[in-house]
Amino acid sequence: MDLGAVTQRSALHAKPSGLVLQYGTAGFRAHAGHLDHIMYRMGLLAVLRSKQTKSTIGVMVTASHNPEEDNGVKLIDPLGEMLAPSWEEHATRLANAEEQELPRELVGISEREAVDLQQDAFVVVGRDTRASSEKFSQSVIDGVTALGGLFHDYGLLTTPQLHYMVYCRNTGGQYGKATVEGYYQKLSKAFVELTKQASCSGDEHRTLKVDCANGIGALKLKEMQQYFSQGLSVQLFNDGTKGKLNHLCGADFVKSHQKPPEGMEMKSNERCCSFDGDADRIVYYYRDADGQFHLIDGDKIATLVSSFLKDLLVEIGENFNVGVVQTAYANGSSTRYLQEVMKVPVYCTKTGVKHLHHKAQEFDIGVYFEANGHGTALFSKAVEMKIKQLAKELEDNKGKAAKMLANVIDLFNQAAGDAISDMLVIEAILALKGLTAQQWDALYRDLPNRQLKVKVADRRVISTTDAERQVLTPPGLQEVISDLVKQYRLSRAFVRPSGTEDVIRVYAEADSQANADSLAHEVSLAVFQLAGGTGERPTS
Ligand code: G16
Repeated sequence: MDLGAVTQRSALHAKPSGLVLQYGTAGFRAHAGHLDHIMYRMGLLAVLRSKQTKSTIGVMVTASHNPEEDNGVKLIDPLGEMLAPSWEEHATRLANAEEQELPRELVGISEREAVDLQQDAFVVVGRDTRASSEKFSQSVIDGVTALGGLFHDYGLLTTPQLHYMVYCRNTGGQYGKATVEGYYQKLSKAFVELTKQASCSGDEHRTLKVDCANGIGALKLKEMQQYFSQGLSVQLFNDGTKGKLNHLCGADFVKSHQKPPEGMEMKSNERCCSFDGDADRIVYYYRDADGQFHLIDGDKIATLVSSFLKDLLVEIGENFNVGVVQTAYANGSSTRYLQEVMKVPVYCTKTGVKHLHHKAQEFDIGVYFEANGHGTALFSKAVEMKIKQLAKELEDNKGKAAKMLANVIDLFNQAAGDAISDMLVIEAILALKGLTAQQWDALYRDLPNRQLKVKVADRRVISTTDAERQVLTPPGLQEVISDLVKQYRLSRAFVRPSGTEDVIRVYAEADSQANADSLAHEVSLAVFQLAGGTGERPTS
């Protein structure tokens, strides 16, 4: 390890003294002005991780749903999954080491992780459309080359596309071809095959309005649409030609404000969806004949997907174990519907794709979605092989179902939640089942809910347990929340520190929207008082 070169190059990416940042829910996220040293250091860390795993590692420069002024970076592990927790700790230590401590930290990580420094390293880099992202991806590459690593810069990519590239490269191309073209072809082929089998091909099922959050999703969907146009025509809004990234649009805005994005014209009963800034989340929605807005979030996506998969398995005659993974944000009605009507086991993990993904890997088929629209389905290797074999052997309806399932397996991005892949899966299912968005929405009725944010001096004062459903500290806060919850019917509330924004998140649900709003407000006040709120007191 040429520590001289590392230190010399680091001076060009100097850490602001005293700045402390943490590898959060999805990597580092902060105002772009604070991040150059983090980018360089994540390039260094990616080289060590690549040497240790003898695999290609990904580095994605994005702050996903955060505002344009922010940015962020995360590492992608060999099978396209999020970085292992022990390496998240290394990332935090490396990011916070003062300049003179940097070489010692690098040596420390290499020793603790038994990194073979003679091993070659290969890192792939991708970035979103933020103004700061291009320069930051160069800083990442500076870090990679300072430690003698080789790299490939994919340039502009959606986050899930980079996850896919890493997975393809580390499976010798078995998962697919590690090019953007390869991604478009694999997904589109599966989608077109699936939709060919749909008997109902009315126009109303085959056009979709997509709000791209003024982000990378617009560029990639524009490139990709020619590949699947046989099965679906998409109309793009907020494509980045004029609006600001994630501003009054995108999946996070639509989900948290429960209203349509700006810049999209919605006629009644038209099917619409929103991606977030790096196209790893999707939510659907429509207006009914009375002009009322209806959100179809990640919970309903999980329900649609798992019921479709279960029906196919029944048709094929296979009894694989299917599980659904959610977080505390899952609407209570969705959990009840999955458990009581669909009879599917449901598990709750902490927020963050990494937690859901790992839980989902425990099943033959694991479906995971956060309510905010981030998710996918995972199929064990044995299931995938069996289904692809059955697709060749079986005939009639069983054969048809096995072929469908084989295509669904190819259509999901199993490396990460992916707005484009999920959109195509949903469109295929709706077409195959002949369902409108309204019929899908009618599967169950969401409990009214509200999400709020509270600013506190230090969000680490709140710690939680029980998959973030209970507060441990500060003392007394959980008791107040529990007492408030008792005052409402069908109610639930929890609070947790965000891992991507400098806020405490508050979630409440109850029997009416007014009650959910009121409960969320009262819980926000309790957080403000007991956890060191700053600025204005929350107002209702
Ligand atoms: C990221 C994570 C998601 C998480 C979201 C919000 O999404 O990948 O798993 O739900 O942040 O996390 P938090 O509530 O901790 O801020 P994205 O789309 O921003 O990458």
